[in-house]
Formats: sequence, structure tokens, C-alpha cells
Amino acid sequence: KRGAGKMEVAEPRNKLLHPSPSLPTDPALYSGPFPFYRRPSELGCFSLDAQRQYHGDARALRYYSPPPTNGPVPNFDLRDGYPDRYQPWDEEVREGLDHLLRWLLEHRGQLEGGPGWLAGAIVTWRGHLTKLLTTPYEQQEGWQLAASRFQGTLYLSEVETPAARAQRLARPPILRELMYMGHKFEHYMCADKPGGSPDPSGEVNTNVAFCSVLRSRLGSYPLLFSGEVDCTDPQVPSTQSPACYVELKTSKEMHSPGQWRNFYRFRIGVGLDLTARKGICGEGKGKMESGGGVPLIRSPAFPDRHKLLKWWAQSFLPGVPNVVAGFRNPEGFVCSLKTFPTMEMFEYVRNDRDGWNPSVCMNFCAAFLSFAQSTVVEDDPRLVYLFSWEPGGPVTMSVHRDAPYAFLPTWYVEAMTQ
Ligand code: 0WD
Ligand code: CA
Repeated sequence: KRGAGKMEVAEPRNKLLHPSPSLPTDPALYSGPFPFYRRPSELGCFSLDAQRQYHGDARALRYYSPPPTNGPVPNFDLRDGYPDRYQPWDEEVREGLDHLLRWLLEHRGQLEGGPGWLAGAIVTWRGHLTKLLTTPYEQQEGWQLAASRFQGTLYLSEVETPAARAQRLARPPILRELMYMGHKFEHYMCADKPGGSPDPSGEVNTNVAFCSVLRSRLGSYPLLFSGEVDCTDPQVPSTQSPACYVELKTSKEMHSPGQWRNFYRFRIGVGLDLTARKGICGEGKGKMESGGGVPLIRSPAFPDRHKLLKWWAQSFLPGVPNVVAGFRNPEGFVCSLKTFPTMEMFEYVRNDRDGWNPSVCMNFCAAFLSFAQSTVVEDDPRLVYLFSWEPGGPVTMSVHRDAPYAFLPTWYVEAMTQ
């Protein structure tokens, strides 16, 4: 009803006079039912080569090739080749959304959903959405997301926070080596050709990437995002992407029930330990110790708290069905593997009062997208609405023009304007 009363009119006016929009992140606020999430479908892919050059094909895709289950236990030396055969990606290079924009520019005429679809969509990296999903439970690392609206589309690109930059520049050598080890694991588990065998004798070059471009929708927000995919499983009967993709992870080997609980995020003494249940996962195979050598890590280098939450969020978004973990011992050898089906990860914490909840993650993400859609009003590729979040606080917003925050490149804006 119009003109129902002065108070109702005064409220929005008052808000306009004090425009400090913010979004709370407290998990308790987002515990509704799981929102609609469209089954992700692959629109295409691209590859980045050893020189970080873009190719509009799947040349960098690798093939899952685990050791035979009836053979000896794995014994993968993740430190092999470090640092001599390590070609790390230059982290000073700010790529923003560039590779994804190049793919989009080359395929904008063929997008399903009609010519108007892109104008209503949100375009970003999968990794940025992962950070949004885990925000209600994150207690350590904040984030900043730059947002620009251009031809209707909302683009989201992460900005490295000053704290993250400082941490990266002061990264202890042990963490640098652990990053190498994560990538080295891929070389023990993947072949270059379907049916081939892994060859871990080569170089680990983290410029190389295979990226899948996906379409989905969260609630009423159409999404177009890209994520790096570790490999495809040639054995999967339905070779349809993303159902054939496999995400590879390494994690510290666990011995005590307490360590497993922390990994899954069980509350002590509560819930059922699914590790004891047969059949749900490929079982870790025997041998936990490899003899000799100086322990690489004496005390936990990372807390494993909420680790499974991060794995879930990252693989759930693109519809990657399985995460294969290699558990490394203190000497840096992977001696056991375990498959975690993405859709079963929540079962490990379902009965845990202090566990994470996928509904909270997805509802918060939907609330953020709604917040961003209503805040980023001006359609201007040079205007950036910067969303900032630090643990313990709400998401806040500030507006900036041009450098250093503007991220849609001129080549993209010009080509799209023609
Ligand atoms: O914050 C991000 N998401 C960034 C991604 C920051 C800067 C660059 N990128 C690049 C990635 O290198 C990749 O080519 O964007 C591309 C796709 O990103 P994504 O899939 O959205 O990123 P995310 O889900 O965070 O990470 C996927 C994988 C990682 O696998 P693990 O298992 O560690 O989560 O991309 C790789 C890594 O293999 N990756 C990186 N590799 C080297 N240096 C980096 C990095 N800074 N960030 C992601
Ligand atoms: Ca990985």
C-alpha cells in the first residue's frame, strides 16, 4: 500500500543519507535450507603453457593415473627435484581475470542461454567463489574483491590484501617447499596421455594450467566461472566434464583419532568416525612410516582445521566429484592415498555441533552476490566497488576509479564495445 505511513518513507531516506552498506558473515545468520545451485556444466576450457601463454584448447589437461591398488604401497618422494627442477609461477604478475576474459571474448557469440545471458551473469574465478563460500567459518585470512559492472555483467576479481602480500613476501622456506610438494604429487598421479604412466622425472612448472569454464546459477544469480583442474579420469564411464575431473591434494599424515577429528572437524567425542566404515572411501594403505631421513616438519606447519571445508567448497562449485588426497609423512613421502567423494564430505561433520555446514556457505555466498548486485549500480568498467572483509567483521564496501583497482583491461572493453 502506498503512503502507508511516514515511518516507512523515512527509513529508506535515512539509509540514503548514511550509505555505509555492509554484510554480516556470522554463520548463525545463514543457516536456512540449502539454496538452489544449478548443476555446473562445462562451456569450454583453455590451457596455459610453461611460459604462461594462453591456448584455447585442452593441451595442458592431464590424465589421472594412480598406482595399481593391488601393487605395493605408494612411496612418492615429494621433495624430489626441489629446488632444481622447480619453475614457480611469478606471483608478482597480476593476471586478474585476463585469461578468462580472453576465453569469454572468443566465445561470447556462442554462449548458451541466448545473447542476453551474459548481461545478467556474474563472471569470476572459481577460487574467488571458494573464498566466499568459506567466509562464515574463516578465522584467519581476510579478502578483498574488486567488482565492476560492464554491459550489465558483474565481474569479480580478487585483490591481494596488504596482509596477504606481506605474508607472501615473508613466506618461510618450509612453506615454499610445501607448495612445491603439492604440485609434485600431481606428477606422481597424472600422465600426459590417456592410459600413459606418470613421469615424475621432469620439471614442476606451475605456469602450466588447464582451466575449465563453467556455467551454473546460485539462487537467481547466473554464474560463469573458471577453475584450474588437475586431471581427468579416463576410466570414468561418463567422460562428460566436469564429472570426469579429479582434484588432487596433499595433507599431513594422521595417526591419532584426534588428528583425524581435527581434519574432519569433529567435536571431540561426538559423531561417528566414518574412517572406520568400509567402502565409503578408497582405504589408506598400510605403511605409515618411511624410515630414516630428517623429519621435514616437526610440528604441524598448518592447522588442518576446516581443511575438508576448503576441499569441499573448491570442488563442489565446479561439480568435481572426487578429491584424491596423498598423505605425506614428516619426511615428505606420500605412502597412502584416500579418495574423498565431494558429495560425502559433509557426512564427516554433519553431527558435529561445531562443524561446517554447506547451507551456511551457499546462503552466505548468495547473500554476498545479492549485496554486490544491488551495490554495484553504475555500469562503468573504470569504476571499482571494492568489497573488503576481515575475520570478525562484516563485509564493507568502498568505491574507486581507475588505477590501481580497475581490472577490466582496455583490450577487453574495446573489443566488447565494438
Ligand atoms: O586466488 C586465486 N584463485 C588466484 C588464481 C590468484 C592468482 C592466480 N590464480 C590463477 C591460478 O594459478 C589458476 O591458473 O587462476 C587460475 C585458476 O584459479 P582457480 O582455479 O580459481 O584457483 P583456486 O581454486 O584458488 O586454485 C586452484 C589451483 C590450485 O590448486 P590447489 O590444489 O592448491 O587448491 O590453482 C593453482 C593451484 O594448483 N593455483 C596456484 N598455483 C600457483 N600459485 C596459485 C598460485 N598463487 N593459485 C592457485
Ligand atoms: Ca590440487
